[in-house]
Amino acid sequence: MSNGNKDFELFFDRPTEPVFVAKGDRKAVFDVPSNYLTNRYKPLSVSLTSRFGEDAAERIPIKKISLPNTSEIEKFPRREPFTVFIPYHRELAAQLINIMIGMKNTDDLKSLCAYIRDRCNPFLFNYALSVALLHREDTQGVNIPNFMQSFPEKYLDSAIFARAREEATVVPEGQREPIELPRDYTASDLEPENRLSYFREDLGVNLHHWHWHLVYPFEGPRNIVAKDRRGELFYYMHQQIIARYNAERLCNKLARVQRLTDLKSPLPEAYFPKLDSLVASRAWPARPANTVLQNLRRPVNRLALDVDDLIRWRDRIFEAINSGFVRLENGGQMQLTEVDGRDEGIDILGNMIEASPVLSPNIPYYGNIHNSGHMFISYSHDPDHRYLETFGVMGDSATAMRDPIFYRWHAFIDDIFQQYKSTLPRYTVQQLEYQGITIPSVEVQVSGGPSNVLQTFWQQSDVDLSRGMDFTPRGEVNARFTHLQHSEFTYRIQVDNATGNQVRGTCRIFLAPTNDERGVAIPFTDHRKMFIELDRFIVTLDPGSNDIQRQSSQSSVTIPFERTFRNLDTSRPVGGDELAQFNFCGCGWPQHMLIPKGSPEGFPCKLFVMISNIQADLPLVKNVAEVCKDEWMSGCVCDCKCGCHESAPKQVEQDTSRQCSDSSSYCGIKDSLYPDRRSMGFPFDREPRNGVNTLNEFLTPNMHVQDVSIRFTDRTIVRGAR
Ligand code: CUO
Repeated sequence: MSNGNKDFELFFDRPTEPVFVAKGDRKAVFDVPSNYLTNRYKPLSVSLTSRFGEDAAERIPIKKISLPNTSEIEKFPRREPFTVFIPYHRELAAQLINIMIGMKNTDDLKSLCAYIRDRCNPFLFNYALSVALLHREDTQGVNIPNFMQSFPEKYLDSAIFARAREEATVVPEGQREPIELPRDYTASDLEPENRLSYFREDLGVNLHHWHWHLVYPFEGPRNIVAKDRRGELFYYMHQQIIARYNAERLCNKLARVQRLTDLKSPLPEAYFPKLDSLVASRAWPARPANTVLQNLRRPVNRLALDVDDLIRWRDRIFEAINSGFVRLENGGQMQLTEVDGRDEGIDILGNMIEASPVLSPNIPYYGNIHNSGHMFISYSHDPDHRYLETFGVMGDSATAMRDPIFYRWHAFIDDIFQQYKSTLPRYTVQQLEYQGITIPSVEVQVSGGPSNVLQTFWQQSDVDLSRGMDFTPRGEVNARFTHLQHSEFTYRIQVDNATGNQVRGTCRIFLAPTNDERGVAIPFTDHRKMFIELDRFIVTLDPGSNDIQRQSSQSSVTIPFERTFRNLDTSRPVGGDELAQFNFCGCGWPQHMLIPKGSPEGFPCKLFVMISNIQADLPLVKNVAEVCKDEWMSGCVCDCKCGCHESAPKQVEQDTSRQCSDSSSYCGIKDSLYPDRRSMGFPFDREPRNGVNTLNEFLTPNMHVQDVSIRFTDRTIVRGAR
């Protein structure tokens, strides 16, 4: 008996075990037509069906359909690592996504999946099916399993898999013990960068990054790629990663990350990932210290690029920034600046730099700088494929953040965006202030602790590996990993409203280190880039004094631990809207990494709070939604198929009941406009007005800065333990 859309979850289970083997806790077997079996299994069809059908608690009928042509996709080797950073790979993914999106109903899609799953590369299949399920209307709320569950090999020290197999094989289910993962296992303290391994190799951080790129693919059908402000969000989410990383570095007595500007000199940063691919049965390649980037000539990946290409693209992008316009392929120009008070240029630039073949205005001229940089670095150990090696961790969005070089590369990318931002008009006092609104005081409080002191420590949590360990006995087998955690805290914000009316505003909360690596105050022009967003929410202010209280766990940046590691937690909702919400979005900074680690003596930070005027905050929508449905969100105003028309723009409220709306700052909201009309990162996204050199000089009465400190205690607690 089929279980409707829930059956799709089973296609993610144990990715290389054939489709006719019992799947998931349901022990469900897909009843596939015999011609769906791969050539290896076709002659064994009868015996396989009875052998693997015996254990089945449930049979899922698969209808026979006339299958689309998937020959190109099937040619891509099954055991080859896959990455969307390689143009050829992402073309294959786009083909498969298109086919999956085009299936006329979920039964046909299920049938296609049952056919193609065992014929195509499992990474490619997982990626394409995830994108398709996220974007088809009839598969909303399907539970897309956590990527780590399907491919734990991309997240965990390979040393634990043999132990996990032994545990699963020898010890009966229910009596198995978690396999403990050491906290830092990729280098020793001889390597100063190893102090940051808890951040770079954090499972939640890497899952967020993978999920972000899944939600915001740069190639595929236009209606999937062209999401509201996706180019700007590419800039902002990665800018915030760099700001967070820099804060962590300062906590660990390391200087801020250096941009990777010299593309022809040796790279001092090494990375030895200690990951093995279970699917490819190969170790992920390492990059020794002082590797030099070289021209790529890898026919096997259809890659032929010169380091000089990167340099040419960089120079052309700077030329566009400095001239204020982009050259189009047809010889025309596109303004690269603020339009009607909205920074449209950053969105164009984001799509140019990433670069999206669907949205970039002129790929032949501006190239593919960001993705190619990932490629150059990830193939630097074997640029011409002479050793038959595949890409390193920088080549995959699931693993890239593990490598110290990721941050150097993205600091370089961010600097290009910052160069553009420095061309924009400065915010005037009028744009920043909110007449009649002042903030006399701000306080943060950990329950039972001193005021304005945040607390961090280590925590141990378990994740189940069994769904990603193919051909091993069934049943849960857990890895126990150690991650940073903080005590929950409450913001108390006093706001005076002298307007005489009830008004609304957006409360924006940011945090930045007080001092730089030398221990001295930071000029505002640099400080503004170091502020990490902690929260953003709408407040209603009565006339007079208002006392706003907000929990750290409500952050608009993060998702709770249970969602980051969803499916692995028994407390997930059983159905309805709550499940849809829970299921959709693994995108969101992990709550356990909301604040930096701090230091044992207390790491001093500036907590910044602002209430901005709601009139300039809410997104504006041209009144076309009822005519055009989804099309208006993909930038279509007047020329879309359905013939929509413009009318007076109106403000829209964030619908907090929408899926995934609780981590909108870095991830946006599914099928909706970005909920904040201001430039992302406002008010820190551009250079300050003349005469402002320090944070204090920047402040208007509707802002407040509070000194806080983050105190780290070197103790480890086990999740759930008291
Ligand atoms: Cu997210 Cu370079 O974009 O990794």
